[in-house]
Amino acid sequence: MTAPRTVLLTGAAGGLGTLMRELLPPHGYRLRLFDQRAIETTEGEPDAITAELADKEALREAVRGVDAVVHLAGISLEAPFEKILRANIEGTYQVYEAAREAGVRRVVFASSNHAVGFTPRPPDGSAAIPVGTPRRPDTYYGLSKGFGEDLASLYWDVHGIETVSIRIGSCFPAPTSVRMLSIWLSPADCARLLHAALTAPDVGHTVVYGSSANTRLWWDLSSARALGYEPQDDSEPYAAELLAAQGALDPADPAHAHLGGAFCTDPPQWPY
Ligand code: NAI
Ligand code: 15L
Repeated sequence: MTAPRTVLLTGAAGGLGTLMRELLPPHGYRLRLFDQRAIETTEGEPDAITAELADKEALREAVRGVDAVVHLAGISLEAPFEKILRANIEGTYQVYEAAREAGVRRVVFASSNHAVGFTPRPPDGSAAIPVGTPRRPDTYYGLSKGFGEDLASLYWDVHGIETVSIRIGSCFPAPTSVRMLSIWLSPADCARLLHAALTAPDVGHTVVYGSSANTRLWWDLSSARALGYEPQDDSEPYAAELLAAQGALDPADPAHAHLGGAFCTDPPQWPY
């Protein structure tokens, strides 16, 4: 596949979308932006579409002429099932249908660690959780990410649309909890990973974890590295301060015992 140049970025008004609007273009992309929230474009950003994923016409328009889709839009925390169903499950289906109709060949799907959130937390630095670990969603939100991964698999097998599903850890400018020390994805590494996912040849449907090269890593990054991803960042410089403020994770605390952190408590407790 030739390198995609024009990319539809759904969820462009969100936290990650806003970061990627700045960090992806230097890798060589023109971004078309899509979100239900209005976006004020800056110079160099061609266009922004304000619409819900449920708006098929708007999505059809959005995918026209793009080389690939980076699909970030959706509810990004736990929510009532009906809301998750509409935004994350039906919404992701509509993205794939629009891509299929328009002949778009590559999607990068923002999955989440919460698709496998009930996986027991391994020792820090073990990088022990494989990509093939059984799904153990910790929320309806995590369940919707598993659905998205399976939808990607279906559209590859039936329609030949390739997807890299990235089980993102915590992508914020800096880690804000001890748990995040193990799963942090720096924004710059996120842009590197998206670039690898957009350009690696013959990905079929590939699932990867999305994090930086953290000293305290819990999962196996080899499928991401196989795409050409070379993480440059590590959360370790934040460790001393976070540990001093919050203490070490306590295996007896249900909010600390699993990969998904406080998403694994009922109801989920914030912050995580
Ligand atoms: P966010 O909540 O800040 O942004 C999501 C964006 O999607 C919002 O701007 C929202 O308006 C838009 N959106 C939601 N429902 C929509 C709909 N029905 N139609 C159109 N637009 C809609 O979330 P964030 O942090 O930027 O995450 C982006 C994606 O990455 C999400 O899919 C999230 O689940 C996933 N992710 C993010 C992680 C992180 O650490 N930031 C970790 C794991 C996954
Ligand atoms: C996610 O999937 C969320 O979208 C994000 O806001 C964080 O909560 C992240 O997981 C996390 O696990 O820290």
